Amino acid sequence: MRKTHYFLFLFIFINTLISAQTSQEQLLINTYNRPSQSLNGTWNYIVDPYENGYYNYRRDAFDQQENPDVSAYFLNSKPKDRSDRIEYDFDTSKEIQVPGDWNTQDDKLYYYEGTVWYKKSFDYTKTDINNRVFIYFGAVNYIAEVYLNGKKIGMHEGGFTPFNFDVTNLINEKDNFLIVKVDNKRKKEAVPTLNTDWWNYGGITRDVKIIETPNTYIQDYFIQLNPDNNKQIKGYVKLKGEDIANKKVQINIPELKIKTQVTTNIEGIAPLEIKLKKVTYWSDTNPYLYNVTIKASQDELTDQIGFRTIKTSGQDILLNGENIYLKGISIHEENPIKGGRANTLEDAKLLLTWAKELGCNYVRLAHYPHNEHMLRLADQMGILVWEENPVYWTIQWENEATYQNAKNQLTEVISRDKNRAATIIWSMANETPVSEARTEFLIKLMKVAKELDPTRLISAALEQNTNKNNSNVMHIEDPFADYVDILSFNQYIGWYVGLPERSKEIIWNIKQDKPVLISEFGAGAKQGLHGDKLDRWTEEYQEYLYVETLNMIDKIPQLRGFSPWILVDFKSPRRHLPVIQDEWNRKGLISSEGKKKKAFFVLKDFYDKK
Ligand code: GCB
Repeated sequence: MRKTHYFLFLFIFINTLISAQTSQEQLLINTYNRPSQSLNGTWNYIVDPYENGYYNYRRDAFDQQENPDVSAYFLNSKPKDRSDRIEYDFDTSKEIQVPGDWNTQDDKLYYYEGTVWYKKSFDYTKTDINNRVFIYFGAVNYIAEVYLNGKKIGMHEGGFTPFNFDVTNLINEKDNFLIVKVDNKRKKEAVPTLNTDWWNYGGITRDVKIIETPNTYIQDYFIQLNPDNNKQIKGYVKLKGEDIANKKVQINIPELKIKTQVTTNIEGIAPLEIKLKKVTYWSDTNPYLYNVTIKASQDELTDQIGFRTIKTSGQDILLNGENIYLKGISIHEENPIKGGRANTLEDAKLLLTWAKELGCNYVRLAHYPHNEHMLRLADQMGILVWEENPVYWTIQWENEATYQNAKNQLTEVISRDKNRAATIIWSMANETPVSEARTEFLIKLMKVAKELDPTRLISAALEQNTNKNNSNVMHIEDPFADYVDILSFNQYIGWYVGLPERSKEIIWNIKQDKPVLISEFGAGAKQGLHGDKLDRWTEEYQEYLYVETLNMIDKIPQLRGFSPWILVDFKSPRRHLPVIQDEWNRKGLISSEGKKKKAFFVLKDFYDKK
């Protein structure tokens, strides 16, 4: 397909994808910079393991009925008189903070997986009577059924991506009540599936806000450098609303003295090509961001956008045409110090500042899309990012609904972050067992990602194989390796396979002519536990493993970076060893109390010398 058609195809494709999969509206882009009224703060909640507020006693869902019974929790019913029987009451129920997971806010919910109802009451005054009003959720884990003033406004599946609903016709000036049924039960057919190595934090885990836009508004845009011409911005702006055809759209980048006007087609889409003369390219050493303003109809939106190219050439990764080595670390979205899911700018600062201290120019955000603060901050700090879809381990490869779900989550994260310079890699999956159905599933996802975003690189954390005749010779034998731009794999020699000295014997025989990233290696260590380098769980063992692994992988000719497992200890229900683990995966270079372990300095030293 010719590149010009490519971008036109791309937005049509995005729209069809998002509206086909879920009942929410198409995702509003850059809500980060839109004026909003926050619905964060204190909400009331009801724990409902039997889903009593959702089904009647014949197990019919109330929200499928025309006149639901007063027992439906989303009605927020109140007794009409002293004889009336209503068996719930949000206003006298307990309080919880949003954003936040429920596991770390209520001891009784530490292990809970099921339904919790949330309620927030609020007033809202529109700034203009003709405007539209949206309710936007940064993320809810895992299924959200959303009701405003007793009416269902939609649902969303997937714990780590944003969604929004147009509530223009439902919102009132006074006494609105927003009710969300959140269900984090793990399911075989879900994405991720039953089995992971991280805590299944439930709840409204990211910001909730009300966004007001003019009646015709900027729903989406893609404003990035043309990967084939670094003197040109290429992309599109897309309007939605009542009057979208033949509209003038202005794109201003004052610092570059750019003022361009384009016109929308009948679908509200204005393709974009802007010539650049002199531009400071965004990079890890100079994370330069431009203010870009988009104006259309009554709407105006500003974003901070960096311009850079990212490509591969043979075995090299090229940032702005120059070789780059990715000095990375893997990160889970957790702040162990405050406990639970990370979700604020302060949390992002803590994690990314630690990564910088370690000498990183790159992070792998595992194993699902992280909150937008992380990406915005990475843009500002000059940290390159690998973003990942939660296709982890044993997904139901043959289940079409599972595929649609994975595709939808991937689409949402690409929609949100496609203008972030920091994001350079979309990862399709982590450690998925090779089979025909799985490879087909991943190839389809890869095509979706490439179609949505032709400017970034595709990868997936694969696994290595041992040579049949010589167990010391390792290679990558995975049909999906043919489809990735960067060949990445996790390897645990010295931890799950042998002891650290085993690394000395290993020979990597990687045949693929592609840049290689090692997406994980690591060892568990309890901070403060000391001993011999062969005493498992000591800082010395972890330190030893890092020394040996770094020696080993540095000899891989195609190696262009790596992201050890992991920056900080994180909660995992798979880790039961008392005193040592206590439900923490201890592979962090920093402990759950924020203390650096010895291996931190081994890696820092390696990165400082690179
Ligand atoms: C892996 C997984 C990661 C686990 C890690 C471990 O290979 O990708 O999610 O947490 O190993 O610690 O075992």
